[in-house]
Amino acid sequence: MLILGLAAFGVSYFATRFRRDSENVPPKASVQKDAPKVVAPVSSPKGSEPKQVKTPPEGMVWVPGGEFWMGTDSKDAWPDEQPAHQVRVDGFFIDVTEVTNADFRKFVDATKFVTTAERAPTLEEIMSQSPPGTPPPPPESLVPGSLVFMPTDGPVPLNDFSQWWAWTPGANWQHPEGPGSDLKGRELHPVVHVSWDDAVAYAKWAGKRLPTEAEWEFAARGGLDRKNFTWGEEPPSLTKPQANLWTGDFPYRNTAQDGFQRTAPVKSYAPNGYGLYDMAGNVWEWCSDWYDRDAYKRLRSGAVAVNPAGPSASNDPLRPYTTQRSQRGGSFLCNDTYCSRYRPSARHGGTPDTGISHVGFRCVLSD
Ligand SMILES: [Ca+2]
Repeated sequence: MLILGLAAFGVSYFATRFRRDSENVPPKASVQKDAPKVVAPVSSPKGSEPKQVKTPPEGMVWVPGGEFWMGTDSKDAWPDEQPAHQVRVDGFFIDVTEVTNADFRKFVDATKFVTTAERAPTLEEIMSQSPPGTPPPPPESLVPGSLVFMPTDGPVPLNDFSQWWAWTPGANWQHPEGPGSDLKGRELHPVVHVSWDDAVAYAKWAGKRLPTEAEWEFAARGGLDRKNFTWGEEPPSLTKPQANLWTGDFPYRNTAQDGFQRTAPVKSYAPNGYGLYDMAGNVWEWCSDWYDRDAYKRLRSGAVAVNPAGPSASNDPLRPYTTQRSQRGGSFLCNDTYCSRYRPSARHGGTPDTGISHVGFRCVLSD
C-alpha cells in the first residue's frame, strides 16, 4: 500500500496524495536557457556514432548519447535491476546537480506554486488508494504534511518502514524536519519533500523535463559501462567518501563519517565521469518513467532498446493499490546493511503524489 508498501494505516497512510493535474500548474519561465551551440565533435561511448559537444545552458552539461548496458547481473542487485540489457540513448543536457532549495525558491517565488505536501489531502483521495476494508483516518489527521526520517533508539526489524518514517504535519520543502526547521544554511542542499507532480511542474517552468530512467542511468554511469558504482568498482569508503550515504548502523546509529547526517550541499563529493554530482546518494531523484518492478524481465532478449521511456503503466505486485513513478540514485539513508541502492542500476518506485525527506530530482533537456 502507498508509498512504502506498508500494509496498514500508520505512517504511509498519509503518504499517499493524489495528483491534481488540473490545478496548480505554473506558467513557464520566460528565460531559462540559451540556445545550444555545436562546438566540436568528440567520440562517444562504444557502439555509437560520434556525437557533438554542445554549449550547455547554465548549470547543465551535455551528455553525448551512446549505447550501454542498463541494469545489472551483479550479485548485489535487487530483482528489479536484472537482467542487464543493451540500451541506446540520444545525447541530452542534464543538470550538474540536484535541484537545490535556492533553485526551487526561484520557482516558487515566480509562480506561487504550492507543493503537494503543503496541501491537505482529502478523505476520498486517501481511501481510493487504500486496500479494501481499510478504516478511514480521523478527520483531524487530514492536514498538510509529509514523511520525515527519524532515527530509532536502537535496532529494529528492517522490513518495518514505519519504525523510522514519521508522518509530520507541517513538514514540507521549506520545513524539512517539520515546524521549527527551516532552510537557513541549506540553500544549496537538494530540495526534498517534492512529489513527482511538483518536480514535473518545476521542470516545465524551467523549460526542461525529468530524465527517463535510461537517460538517468546512462548519465550516472559517467562512461563507466557495467561498473557497480558511479565511481568504478571499489566499495564506498569511510576515509575518502564518494557520496553521502548512511554510515553506521541503520536506522539508529549514524556516524556521519561522510560528513552529513541528512542531506549534503550539492557538490560535496567528487563528480562522476560526466561531471555530475550526487548521482549516488544524497537524495533519490525522480525520473519520468512509470515504475514497473518487472520491466526488464519483459524485454526481448538480444534487442537493443532505443531511447526507452519506460512502460505504459505502473506495475508493482508488492504495492497493488498505488501507481508509482521511478526514482534513482539512492539517498543519505542508503547503507549496505539495508538497501545499497546508491548503485547506478538500482531502482525504486514512489507514488507520484508523495513527497518525502530523502527524495528530490534533477532535470534534463533534449537537444
Ligand atoms: Ca551521510
